[in-house]
Amino acid sequence: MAIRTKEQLRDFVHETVRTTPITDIHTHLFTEAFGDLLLWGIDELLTYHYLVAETLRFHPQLPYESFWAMSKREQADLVWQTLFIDHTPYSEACRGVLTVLCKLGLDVESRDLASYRAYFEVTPLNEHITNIFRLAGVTSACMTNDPFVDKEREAWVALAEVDPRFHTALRIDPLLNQWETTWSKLADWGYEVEEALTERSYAGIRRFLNDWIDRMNPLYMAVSLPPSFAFPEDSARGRIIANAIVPVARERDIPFAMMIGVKKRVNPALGDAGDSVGKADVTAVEAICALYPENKFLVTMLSRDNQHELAVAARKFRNLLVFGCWWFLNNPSLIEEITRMRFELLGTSVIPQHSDCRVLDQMLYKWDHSRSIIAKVLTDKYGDIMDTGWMPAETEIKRDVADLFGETFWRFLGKPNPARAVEA
Ligand code: RAT
Ligand code: ZN
Repeated sequence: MAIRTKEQLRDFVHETVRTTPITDIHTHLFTEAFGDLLLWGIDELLTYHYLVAETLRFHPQLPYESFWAMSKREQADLVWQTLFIDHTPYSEACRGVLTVLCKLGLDVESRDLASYRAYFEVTPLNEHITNIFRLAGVTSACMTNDPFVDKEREAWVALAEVDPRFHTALRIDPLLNQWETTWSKLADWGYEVEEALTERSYAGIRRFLNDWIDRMNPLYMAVSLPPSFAFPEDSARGRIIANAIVPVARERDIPFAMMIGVKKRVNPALGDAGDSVGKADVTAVEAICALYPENKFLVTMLSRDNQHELAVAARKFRNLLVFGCWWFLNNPSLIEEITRMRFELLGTSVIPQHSDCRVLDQMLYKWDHSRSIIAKVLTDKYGDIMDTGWMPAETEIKRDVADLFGETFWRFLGKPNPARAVEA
């Protein structure tokens, strides 16, 4: 059926965006089998590093070490008191906690932290995972799987199978960003590598990647990169990308995801909350896409200043798929601006958002907040073409939203969306 009025359009787009199932292409969640690597519950929500950074701003006298020496519960108490009781929680990360509580049916108005804790204490985890995926309308979430984290590596060795609601992504930051210390780990694990990047070392790195790809079956390989990222480059990183990552990604037919623009530990005392952002050079993205047309690249950039150039680069290179409003960009004003610009330059050939959830329950807010902005922008875009007499059909709107929330990603991978098979 064709849409006839702007009012019908608005209602239909909002309803479609609200109900279309999502493939969440980048999270830091884990399956239950990974034990306490999967974070969930109110104390984890409150100690999310986005909120730690906000809290400590209000306590200039509190030594960082004293904060980290507190138990998780004490840290959560301090965050709650500081950001929710002593001040109004309208920052995006604070609002997120309120959205989660609201979606779980808890009494937000009561401000009763003890009752929120009581709720999570009696909730069985497996049931909770199912409930969160259902309430968030997410059919599958991609983990971030880092073989350089001891706990995770050990979990993989013992793992029988991966819960089908989760996909894997092989994350390799230390390999590319700290080769000078990482090579000896590979050597300890039996790979024939040395610090010098010789043919033997490249072969050892390729074997390492292939072994982990065999073990994890990842949808893609991923790295986060500094603003200074350049390519091609005569550096350990540049040479490993060219001689190991690119050939393995091509042979195994998986994309290489580059998350560019993070300035690591500008304040190391803050831990994960101490990373910052810097403007990077999109020339590196253009160069890698041009040099390796047979490879696929998923790219997100952290600086607002890079967004327009990155979208233009995607117009030039069909092996480049831009995704998400990452980290400091995951705020309503910036999501709206970036999504609008991307839809204008790229139509539906973009992945507008990923959640980056570190805590399971965050899926409820990250997607809820993004869905309403995406719906608003789409309504405007369809409205503009309706003014020419092009009346979008309901089936066309459903198709477009399904593309934005997963099908574009799965087509880029060259794999069927497993959730579709379940529906059919
Ligand atoms: O957004 C975040 O939680 C960051 O700390 C990072 O994990 C970032 O998303 C990344 O994947 O490096
Ligand atoms: Zn992330």
